Amino acid sequence: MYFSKSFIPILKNNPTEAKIKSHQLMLRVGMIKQSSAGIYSWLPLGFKVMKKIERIVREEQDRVGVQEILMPTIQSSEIWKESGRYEDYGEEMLRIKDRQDREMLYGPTNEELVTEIFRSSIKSYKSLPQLLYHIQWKFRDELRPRFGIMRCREFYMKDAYSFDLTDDDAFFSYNKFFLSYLKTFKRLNLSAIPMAADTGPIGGNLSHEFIILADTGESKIYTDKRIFEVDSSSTMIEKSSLNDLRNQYEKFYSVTDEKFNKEEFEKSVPSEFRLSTKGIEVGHIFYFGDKYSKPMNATVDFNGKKEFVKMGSYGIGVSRLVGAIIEAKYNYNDEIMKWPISVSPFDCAIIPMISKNDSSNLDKSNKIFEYLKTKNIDAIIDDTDENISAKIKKFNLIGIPYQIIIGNKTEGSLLEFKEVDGETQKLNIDEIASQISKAKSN
Ligand code: 5CA
Repeated sequence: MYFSKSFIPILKNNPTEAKIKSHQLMLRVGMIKQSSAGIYSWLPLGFKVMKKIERIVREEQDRVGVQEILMPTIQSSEIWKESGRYEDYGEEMLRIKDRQDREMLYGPTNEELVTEIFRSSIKSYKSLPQLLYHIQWKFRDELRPRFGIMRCREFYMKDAYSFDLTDDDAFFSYNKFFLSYLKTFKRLNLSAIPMAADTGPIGGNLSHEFIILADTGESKIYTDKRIFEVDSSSTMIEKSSLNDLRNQYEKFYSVTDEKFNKEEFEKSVPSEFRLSTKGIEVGHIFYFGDKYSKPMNATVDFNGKKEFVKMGSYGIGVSRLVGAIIEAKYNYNDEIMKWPISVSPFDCAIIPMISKNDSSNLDKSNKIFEYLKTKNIDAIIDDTDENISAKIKKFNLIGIPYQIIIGNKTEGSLLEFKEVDGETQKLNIDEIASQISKAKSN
């Protein structure tokens, strides 16, 4: 891909309307474009990052045995009237009428619709557990959409739902998601901490928010620093191992604002480990038993009796994560961004110095590009006639983690290679390819 042919509309300066760094950067390097308040188009650079995040989220859902479906964005109001949430949801719900005057809505979440799908097909406890997820746009008419795609009105969410016979089975399902979330965020190079949280309009009494620390976060959190040391790498997908993991986390006081109790915090956390700070909620899991299955009559046969299924729901803000990663990784003062290679829009930028009558550096770049392609490394060549330092600055901002610079200092087969935030090394193309491949496989 040549930069001159790409659709990456870079702005000269930081847009003044953006208050936080992720919003500024996403507008500045042309990842998104606002189409109306709280509603955005995703341009190639932003869309590539979001799709890579989505892929990781999907792989980790599949790994714990969740089955993917796709429900529509537009739902009928009937099922929401059955659950009793049609009125309760209030003004955040976008209500629409179709040409037959039927009341429809743009789904803010899918508990009702998935319960309706479940109840029409699953009849026996022998088919349980059922774990279903989809990745789909949601709409919430937020009172104050802000910070770009961090709190917007239309956003991309992974939402999963579990159906079990007993509370005990349902906790097993809950814990599978608990583990899969830790693994998902780790693959995104984020340290997300599960915190006991309020359940809001989703309901239920067991809930964890997964929070990454960031000054610009909207969630106030109170935690014991030792929670950062908990290690889930040896946890297995079986009841006791997952229970152990939850216990290891729950040993440490760690809550969001709504659950905060000063006395309890000070009693259970020695002062040197106390941390009260801000964070970004990137995921939220809920257990709510029969809150939806009862009013919607979702039952299974068990020993000749009809039992209401026990349900939970599990969300990840896929589009919010794009901004959250920037908040965690962007070194604003140096105007350097570094995407984790797992989600970077390109693996490597090839930055040649180009002069009017000499195409040799561009020829060299093309050869490097073709070679990297054979190694499954996705590169972009900056074929513009900007000077080399302007190009490097531009790519520092875009955040592609590796740069190959082809300028005056290029000697023989040795190329100037650097990680966006690192020192320049002189390496041959094989060494460069193997360094990038190694990072990709981690
Ligand atoms: N049905 C449940 C779980 S599937 C649910 O909707 N949970 S939620 O309300 O907590 O949303 C799940 C995730 O979506 C949040 O953790 C957050 O990361 C993301 N999210 C929620 N509201 C917005 C918004 N207005 N803009 C961007 N992302 C959002």
